[in-house]
Amino acid sequence: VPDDRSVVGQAVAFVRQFHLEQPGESDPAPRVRQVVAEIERTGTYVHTTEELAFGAKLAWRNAARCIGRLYWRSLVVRDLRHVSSPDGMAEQCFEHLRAATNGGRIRPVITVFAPDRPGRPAPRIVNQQLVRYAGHPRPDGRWIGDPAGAVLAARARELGWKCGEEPFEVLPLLIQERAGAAPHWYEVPDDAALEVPLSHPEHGWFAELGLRWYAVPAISDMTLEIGGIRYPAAPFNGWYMGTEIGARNLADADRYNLLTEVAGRLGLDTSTSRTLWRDRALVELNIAVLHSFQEAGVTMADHHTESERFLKHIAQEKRLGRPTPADWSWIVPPVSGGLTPVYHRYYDPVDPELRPAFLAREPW
Ligand code: HEM
Ligand code: NRG
Repeated sequence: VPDDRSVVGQAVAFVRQFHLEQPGESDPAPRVRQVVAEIERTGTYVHTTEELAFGAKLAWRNAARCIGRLYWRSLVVRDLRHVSSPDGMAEQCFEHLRAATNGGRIRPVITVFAPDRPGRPAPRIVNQQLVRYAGHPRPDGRWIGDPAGAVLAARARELGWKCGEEPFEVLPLLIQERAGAAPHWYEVPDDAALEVPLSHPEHGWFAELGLRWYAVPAISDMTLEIGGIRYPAAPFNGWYMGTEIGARNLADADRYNLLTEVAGRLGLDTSTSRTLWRDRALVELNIAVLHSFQEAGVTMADHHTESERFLKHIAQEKRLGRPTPADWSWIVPPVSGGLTPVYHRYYDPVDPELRPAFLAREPW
């Protein structure tokens, strides 16, 4: 009996689950024998395209921090395991963005590049997301752009990237072939990074703030692990929930930190926290984000709708006899938590060993 943590153990468990959940529920034994023999011979094995697609969907279904899991079956899986050159990967990351953006009707997509092989790790995408904004600290302690994009901006500049000084400047894509190697870098083409200018349905001055955000959140720094095989370059995206931008990216003190400015424009009394000026500014900011994406025809969910969908997902999984592990502190939205039904309940426990999974990537 193989050790459950070994590649063989993980592979056998995954192949069994794959066969169990396929319509018709075929016999896994022949494929199990084939995979075990392949691992004994080569130290690894190659997923079929169907196994890869199912494994990626399962990793989403298993993502305990994700509120968006109702649509896990509809994930579009781009099998690009044969692509392992930085040039090819960059081109396909941009194709990913175009396919996911889909003119504004955003589609959940994952692109799976070459896996790690024994003694031969695959290239990695250095960026946290395919599209994100640069940040630069100023001598006076204030920031230009997104402080969350400062490390990558500095790294890109060292490599020769010429940046402007605008607050919403898309970072180049950095791809690293092996540990210690200098990353290759690529400017993201304009037609691959759709952006939405932000305005408010009632306050005309809001548009003058010059705020914007990109349409597609595409996480590119997590390893997809399926049946003991690690795919370190497997960027994935869904659509945004408005609060991610309005209540965190634009509002957090260590991000764009815009609440004081918005409150000032709203004419609020900011002399004491008891006026709830931060809370009021936060709501208006979130209204602007939802309104602007709607106006631009770009898919975005509000936190009330996405919370209801998540409870529907849990109920659906329960009918199928499956638990839905979930992390309360990540599921509950960062505004109006208690107004959403996801706040008022407990969830199935999270098992860090659950696979397939998206894993935080170990640094090179
Ligand atoms: C996390 C929403 C699609 C995998 C999250 C978070 C939100 C969210 C709000 C928490 C993020 C944060 O607080 O920073 C959604 C919505 C989707 C969607 C609205 C629309 C379809 C997807 C897809 C995948 C995915 C397609 C993978 C195939 C994950 C993972 C995390 C996460 C792995 C945790 C990230 C981490 O640990 O940093 N999602 N998601 N999600 N989502 Fe989703
Ligand atoms: N909060 C981050 C994005 C995290 C993932 N969110 C999603 N994922 N919606 C931000 O950029 O604000 N997704 O795959 O759709």
